[in-house]
Amino acid sequence: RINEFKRIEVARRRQQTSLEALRDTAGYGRRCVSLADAIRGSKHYGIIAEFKRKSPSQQDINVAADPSAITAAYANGGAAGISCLTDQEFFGAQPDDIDRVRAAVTLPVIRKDFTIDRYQIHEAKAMGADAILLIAASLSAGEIDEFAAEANEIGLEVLCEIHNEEEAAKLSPEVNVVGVNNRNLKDFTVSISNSIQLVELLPPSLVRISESGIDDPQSVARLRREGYDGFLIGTHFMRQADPGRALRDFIA
Ligand code: IGP
Repeated sequence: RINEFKRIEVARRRQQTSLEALRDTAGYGRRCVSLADAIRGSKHYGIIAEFKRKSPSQQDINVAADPSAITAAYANGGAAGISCLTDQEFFGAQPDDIDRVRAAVTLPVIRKDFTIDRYQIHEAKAMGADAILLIAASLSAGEIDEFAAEANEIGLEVLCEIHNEEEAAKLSPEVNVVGVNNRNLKDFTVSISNSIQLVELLPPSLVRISESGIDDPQSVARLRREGYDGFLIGTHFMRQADPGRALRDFIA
């Protein structure tokens, strides 16, 4: 149902701003920073810190949060990259959140949304993002390959999210980073054992990250030993009074 909603939303935005007009925006011409390199080269566990106001599973997390202040604090705390939700309907993003994140940090930024149409890839570029998310559960192998190739062509990297063996089989050589989601999309339960079970199915050429439900440094240490290069953490940091400090606690 999210995909159906997205189709209508994207069609409406495309009517307002054509693909050609997106390509003419100032942001579109910016040179991207590599997310894969930032994770691989991180001195601090490759943490990708997420800016997220609310979610379907957690409801309100920190609805009034300031995207500039929080992501600047993430950068100072040692994050390798930033993930920023841009979905307004389900995740409560405000229209200028990603602009404010882009202005606050030089780290690679992932536009976190449900990509179902190539138009969104060009939107991400115009927003100043460095990477997009492709969710294997809601795309065919052909769509993953096609969208990832189109993203790479304009300089964006691709984080492809999987949460089971069947989805791992849909990975394309055009993908740069693979993320194993610890959240079960049916009942919203989270367990890092999902990442531990699936790690052996991940192509060695891809940068590997474990996503969701990580709220303590012990889990990060364990997943590192299993072969993960990076970690996507949102809720735990967003709930703290000082998210930058919470991140530093993970790194120390
Ligand atoms: C972050 P958490 O449990 O630390 O807030 O999880 C991230 O993994 C999660 O927001 C996420 C997500 C997604 C959000 C993973 N996959 C797909 C939107 C769409």
